[in-house]
Amino acid sequence: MKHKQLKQFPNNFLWGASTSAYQVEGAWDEDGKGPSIIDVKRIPEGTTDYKVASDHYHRYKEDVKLMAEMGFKAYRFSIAWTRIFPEGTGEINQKGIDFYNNLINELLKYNIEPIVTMYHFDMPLALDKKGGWGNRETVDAFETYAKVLFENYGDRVKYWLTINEQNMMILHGSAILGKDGENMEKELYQQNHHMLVAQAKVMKLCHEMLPQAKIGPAPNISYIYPATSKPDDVLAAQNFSAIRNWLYLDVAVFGRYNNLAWSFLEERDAIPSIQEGDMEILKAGKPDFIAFNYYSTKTVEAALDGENVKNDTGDQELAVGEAGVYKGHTNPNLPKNDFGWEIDPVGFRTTLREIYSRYHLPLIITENGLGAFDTLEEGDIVNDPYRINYLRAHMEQIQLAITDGVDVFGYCPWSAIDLISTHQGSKKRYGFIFVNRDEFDLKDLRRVRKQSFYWYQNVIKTNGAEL
Ligand code: BGP
Repeated sequence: MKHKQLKQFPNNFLWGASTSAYQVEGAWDEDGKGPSIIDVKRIPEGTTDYKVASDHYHRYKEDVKLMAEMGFKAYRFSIAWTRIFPEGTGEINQKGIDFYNNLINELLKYNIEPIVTMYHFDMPLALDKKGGWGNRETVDAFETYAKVLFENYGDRVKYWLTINEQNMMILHGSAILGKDGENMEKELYQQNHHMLVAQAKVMKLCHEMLPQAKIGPAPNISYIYPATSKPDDVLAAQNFSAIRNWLYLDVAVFGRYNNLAWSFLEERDAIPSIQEGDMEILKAGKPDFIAFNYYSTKTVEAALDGENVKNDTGDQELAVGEAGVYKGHTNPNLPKNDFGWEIDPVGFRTTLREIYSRYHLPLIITENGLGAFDTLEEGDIVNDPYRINYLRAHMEQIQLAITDGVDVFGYCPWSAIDLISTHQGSKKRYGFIFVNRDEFDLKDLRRVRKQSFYWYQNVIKTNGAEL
């Protein structure tokens, strides 16, 4: 649909950017922090670990000052569970509480709205040893952890996100480090169910304890294209969409499992065991908004029964496959970034429209961005026009979606500052702020404003009128 006149971004639009604790903070074992699964995970050869990352733990004041200089209205970050509860449960670590108190206060000093993710991949190791999300007791541990966050930060934090990209953890198995059950899928979807129950409990708790606050899920949502107009490809796209997207949002919003996803689980003998009362818990937890991460659309075709289509590299943006259900397909109409991820701004608008028409809840984008190899030039200059082009193209689509009538209240691209990527170390950069370090040489970790920093500053200043 072509609009004659575009609607403006709303006046109080939350322009900002995102990070996650383990990717940016460093200080992995300082001030009483306990180990998480990230601290013991197998690091791909040639890439750094997360021990120092961007050293944000020690430099948060400088970082927040730079965010304020860009004009941020919001900053989305995650709290490391193991800073608050080193063992995941039991003793509270006051120094961990203090760190996030200081960070939140620093943000508010500049009128930057904190948007807090409670869980971003970093399961406490102590809980993982007892089964992680596979153990029902982790649901209670998560609820206790959430309660402590609400008690300590609820007077200042108005926006809460429950679990980051639960769907990617399940689809790519990243929630189950080092486990080898008989039926991996059954185990995975049991973990999934526990996370959904935990999320619902925490959303309810949030509303009881903090009536002014808002809370929502934060999955990675992508519109799924059929590879062709062949009816079987269209069915495959619906299948993948149900398994990848709607399973998660249907439970979060409606408190019920998506029928297609459920029938997929039945086929695979992967139905989770559901305790008495669970469905009531799922129904009782209601989100106030949907936060979602978007990097690209996915394209799939029909997959024959028995065909080997899994091909999972572990990369969250490369479509996988399921025999008899769907098969990943490269979209010939889309360019790719340096890491093989397709770039599809128009698909962003499609995704925004689709989510809104299904759920009619306000939307905020909590990740979107371009991973690239940036170069620090002489005189502390980083030219990243490719990043500006990517972000601009996506912002234009948000404006079109807003004009379509979609209620979007914020945009927090990935990432505020360079940090360590999930799979490709520190060389894959996303930030508006360059961090001077290499994969294994920490150099001086100095902060350098990129070209995109100045560009985004003007976008925010003009509230998106100048993109
Ligand atoms: C999302 C994760 C982020 C971040 C981002 C970029 O899936 O929520 O934590 O890592 O993807 O991915 P990558 O670091 O693999 O480039």
